[in-house]
Amino acid sequence: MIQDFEAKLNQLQHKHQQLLSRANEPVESTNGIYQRYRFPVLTAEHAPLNWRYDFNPESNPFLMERIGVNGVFNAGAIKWNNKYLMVARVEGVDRKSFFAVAESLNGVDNFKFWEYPVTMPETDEPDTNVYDIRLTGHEDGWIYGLFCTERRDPSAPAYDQSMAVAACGIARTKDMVNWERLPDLQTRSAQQRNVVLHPDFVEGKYAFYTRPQDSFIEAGTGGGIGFGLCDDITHPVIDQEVIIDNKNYHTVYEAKNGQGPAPIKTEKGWLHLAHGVRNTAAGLRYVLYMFMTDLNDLTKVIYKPAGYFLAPEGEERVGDVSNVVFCNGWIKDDDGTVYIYYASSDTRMHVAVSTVDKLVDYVMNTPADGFRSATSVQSIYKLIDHNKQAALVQE
Ligand code: M1P
Repeated sequence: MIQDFEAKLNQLQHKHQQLLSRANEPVESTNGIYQRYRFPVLTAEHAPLNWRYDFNPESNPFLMERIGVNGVFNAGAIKWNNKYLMVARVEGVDRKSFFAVAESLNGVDNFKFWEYPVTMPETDEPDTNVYDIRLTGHEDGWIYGLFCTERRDPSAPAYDQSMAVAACGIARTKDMVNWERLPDLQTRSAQQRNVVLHPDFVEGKYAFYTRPQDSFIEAGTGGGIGFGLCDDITHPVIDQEVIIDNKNYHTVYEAKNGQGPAPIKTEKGWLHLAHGVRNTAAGLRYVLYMFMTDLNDLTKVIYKPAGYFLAPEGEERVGDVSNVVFCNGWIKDDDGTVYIYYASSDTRMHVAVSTVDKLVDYVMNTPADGFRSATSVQSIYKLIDHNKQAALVQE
């Protein structure tokens, strides 16, 4: 019996080690903008075995999994002590999400979770569920994590056990281990999700990207990516939100949208990565898109390519919530490489690699949306004519 237990445990550990040490490889880029990688970088199977199994043959003679992990997705990201860190949303089989840090030396493979998941302090109003953290190394010296905290709607009747309220939870750390929880963000909107802290002070204040919404799922009359300032992050109140990037009819962000990670500063402007949602006969489809805001006026979008930047492909299209890609973490290296950590179908994490130069080129030189079929055709005509000119010059 004991021998059988030990053999099973060895096999389990061996397979886990194989997964954690598997080398990743780039897949050929088809669009020249970024390179996807062959294997997901974090999955439920990456969760440490000792979070899941009782290794004592006395108390677990069948070596059963005691605590199941359902998915690992929607991770925030940051470069920390020369390591690439993801703070992942780990979702248990009990549907509760929590945060856990995983690190890699090269950003594309061998991500390994730290020994313990994050203990996120609560406010006086305990969180039912926390998820989708955005990390910002702020000019004030703290690393902030802004995340969604979800609680049952206090006005929900007893028969309705799904009505919820989403708000923005705020915590900060200096060592990625000990987190100080601040009060939840207050805005004039009924609910908030996808709130992100800008890395610099703006007019001497903390600047937030928001996503006002009427109800838990629907952005409703709210929606769009908002922007607001607050004087004191320890009493976070935004009195005024302006929408800087709206929902738009017949686009990939017609139902709702949301800021991804904190934007990256470039010489040309702030690079933003966001998600856009549209409805289809098969349900909601989430894709990623990009835009750039002005260096001096963060509320001004100066470039915005038409359509999506990255959409679910192959196995990415299938999961707990299929046809979804979502990104709340990217890392810019000193050499300009950008690691884009995106989740597929609320199930697993992937990486796509690009550079600041490529992303700036993509955002500035991809035709903007004309919002009509005719304007899309005009863009193609323009490109054909441009190519003819180039051919003439070459002859
Ligand atoms: O299921 C897809 C995503 O749905 C929500 O995003 P949004 O608020 O933009 O609709 C979030 O619950 C997110 O975690 C999830 O990936």
